[in-house]
Amino acid sequence: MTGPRVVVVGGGIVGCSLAYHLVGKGWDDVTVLEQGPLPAAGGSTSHAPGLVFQTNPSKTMTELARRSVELYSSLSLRGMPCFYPVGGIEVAGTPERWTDLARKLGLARSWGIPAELLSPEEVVARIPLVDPARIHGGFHVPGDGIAKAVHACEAMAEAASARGASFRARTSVTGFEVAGGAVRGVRTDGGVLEADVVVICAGIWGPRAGALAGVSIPLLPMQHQYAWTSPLPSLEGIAEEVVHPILRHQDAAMYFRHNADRYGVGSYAHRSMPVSPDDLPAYDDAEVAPAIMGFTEEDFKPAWEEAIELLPALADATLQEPINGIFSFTADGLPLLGPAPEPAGLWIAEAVWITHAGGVGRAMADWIVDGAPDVDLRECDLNRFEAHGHNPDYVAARASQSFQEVYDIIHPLQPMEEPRPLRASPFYDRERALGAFFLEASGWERPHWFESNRGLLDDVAVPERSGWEARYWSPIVGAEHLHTRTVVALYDMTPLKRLEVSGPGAAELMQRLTTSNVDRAVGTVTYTLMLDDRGGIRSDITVARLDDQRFQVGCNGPLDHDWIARHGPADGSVHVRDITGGTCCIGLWGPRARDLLERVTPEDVSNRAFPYFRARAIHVGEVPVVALRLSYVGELGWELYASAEYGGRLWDLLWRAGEPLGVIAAGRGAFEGLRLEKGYRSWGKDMTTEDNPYEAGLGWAVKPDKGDFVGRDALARLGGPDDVTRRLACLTLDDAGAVVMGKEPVHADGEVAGWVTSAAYGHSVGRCVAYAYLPAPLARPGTGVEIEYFGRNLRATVAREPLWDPDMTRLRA
Ligand code: FAD
Ligand code: THG
Repeated sequence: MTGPRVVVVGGGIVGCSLAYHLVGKGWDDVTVLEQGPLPAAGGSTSHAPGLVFQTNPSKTMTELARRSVELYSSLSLRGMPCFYPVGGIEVAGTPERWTDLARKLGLARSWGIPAELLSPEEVVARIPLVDPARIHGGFHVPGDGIAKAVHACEAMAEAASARGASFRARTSVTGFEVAGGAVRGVRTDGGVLEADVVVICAGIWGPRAGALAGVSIPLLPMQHQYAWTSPLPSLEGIAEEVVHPILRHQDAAMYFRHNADRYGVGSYAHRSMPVSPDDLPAYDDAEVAPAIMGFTEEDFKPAWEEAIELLPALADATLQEPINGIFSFTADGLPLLGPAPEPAGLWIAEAVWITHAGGVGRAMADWIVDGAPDVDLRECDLNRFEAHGHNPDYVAARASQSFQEVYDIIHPLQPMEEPRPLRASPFYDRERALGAFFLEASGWERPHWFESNRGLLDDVAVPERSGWEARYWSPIVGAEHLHTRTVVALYDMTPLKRLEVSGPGAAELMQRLTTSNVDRAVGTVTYTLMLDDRGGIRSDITVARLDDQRFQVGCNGPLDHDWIARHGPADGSVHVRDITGGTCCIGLWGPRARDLLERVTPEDVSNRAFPYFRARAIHVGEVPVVALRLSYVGELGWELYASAEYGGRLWDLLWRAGEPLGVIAAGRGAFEGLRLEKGYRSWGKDMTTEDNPYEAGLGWAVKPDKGDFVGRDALARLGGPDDVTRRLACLTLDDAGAVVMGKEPVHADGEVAGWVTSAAYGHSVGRCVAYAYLPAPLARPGTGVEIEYFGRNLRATVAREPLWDPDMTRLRA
């Protein structure tokens, strides 16, 4: 046996895939424990018809699906395939859907999934049951298909067993052995099993299994209806498992699959029907199976009528084996993967569809064995949530919402509807009074623009918009952008995640986690990167040294908190505290920022006394403030931090002093265009763990000579700044009136060369700015490319960056 002792809890598709991949990586001391029988364990996997639609707005989810197809296609069981690549078609029942399918085609192209649009007749040629009069066309992915999930489980279990893994059916995990902060084994109804690594792959039972170890697994099991039809005369004589492409009818929240002489019909077009994890029956107490509830016919009726509209051949059929099946939903519809906050050695792989389970098993195995996956899993990380994200009421509200939205057209800016408002900065009432249009992020209400600024439009020209790109947008965004460049504006930066890292070991810890020297004089601020063990970018942060043993760290989200805390020494010499909620922040930015600040503070805020990228404790009126001289918008100014209870006073002082200067409040809408004109990257969009600093154009923030840090050796193995084969490039659209939104494919020489990571209109440069990773030879200024937007190719040109103030004269003044 090689490798540590691993126990996998759950023998569904996720547990089997993980065991298969662990063994494949040489860790063969793997035991899978399953409370039910094997291979059909009775969980969600046993009841799923196995449709695999790969295309997803998330690049990560698409990649996990692509890898799953690759894996399932490579498996066979007793001569039977585990995947049938019959293709997948999504039909459009409305003009809006048809338009959106063009966008979806763009997503598929961006993420490397071959796809095409079909006319109604072309759809019927592939699925003869469809009534062409009902549809505007279809989106076709030839590589989609049907996974035989239980067969795949059995095939993977056989392969893993042949190389040492063992699978124990009828063995329930009833507890965990934990000592010294690390997992040591599991308790089962058949005794204790020692282990160094335990992975919970317990599907809808996950929250219960997690609770046994004190780990919150924020998912909600929900019912979902599925039925087979009786044999259809039009399919008589077909004996194959499946011939027709799988079919999605999004406007009716339904999907269909062919099987020999019948069809399978699935519906999300019913009320949400949550099931408490505590109410799930034990395997032997279940009427049919533990992941199946009694079929509620009433809920299925409207869906069945829709089905007959689209597939008239179903009219004479009856329903067979109809079920309310149960599977996991989460607050944002994405899986829950990664190490538990504690104990060490405990991992989670939950809320995963069959569509993604193959890729998830591989990514988890890489993560567990190598220390980092090669896919960017930030959207799926168990530790991505704010504290409220673990609250059961919150999860229930959001999971119900994401259930309703499974097949909706979702705008990238569309906020959740409830619970709102959940988190509000101390400026919230003042912002409302100014007519703020709020969107939500991480629970925070964030102004995107202020109606109070409408009058600014009398003096500036902002290009009109219509349709998709005009949603959650106002021309006022453009006016606020220009006003920030010419006068001064207040930005509510309260939601910007900030941590206090303090204690005798603080400097050493921050030094070990970052790519630049942050062990500098008190009062300095350093922009730096955190890398993972593969040299990929884990985050970009600002580190302000407020005291010898105290740093304020400006972060990108809860994952940074988890990462820093996880690397902290066990001796208690470092404290990591999230201070976001107890404090507030105003970005005071624009050429008149200093004029304004001088009116409210006795301190010398001249460039000499308070240079760029410095931190000072000052007073604004009576309010004690930590001021950081930096700006994400590329203008002169400060981030002003105060304890939250002073927030109202801070705002009023700045507002009143600024009125004669023409100060405005400005929102996140303007922020995006301003930062892109300045070339500032946004982690999670412009760079992730899949990108190294050189590719992202952030090599200047890496100081390999500073001493060892996490990711240094891996980065050195990747080569230097000149060795990269792809680079993040700044593009501007040639047509001054055109805009794109992000995630669109970029074409060069007739091929897809990359995708847009971020885009926004640059009102100061009079062009839409888009960033994209391109092959290095194409990333040179002057290269002409095309960005595909809703099926139209828009010309764009690689530009020298930054577009705005390349000499930084405004910033360093
Ligand atoms: P499961 O298959 O539920 O496996 C978890 C296992 O853990 C169970 O077997 C359980 O018995 C075991 N377990 C739990 N607790 C313990 C314990 N304490 N000790 C020991 N064992 C334990 N997905 C798709 O991609 N495409 C589809 O078309 C599709 N259609 C679906 C249709 C229906 C009706 C349903 C119900 C689901 C569908 N899904 C589909 C979703 C998919 O089935 C699930 O997301 C997936 O199977 C989950 O796999 P899993 O391994 O996480 O969970
Ligand atoms: N403010 C603070 N922390 C943050 C952000 C912020 N952390 C996360 C995220 N945003 C980090 N992103 C940036 C990006 C660019 C800059 C600041 C934060 C920036 N860069 C200068 C430049 O590129 O010219 C400084 C470089 C240097 O001289 O070190 O200002 O918004 N607190």
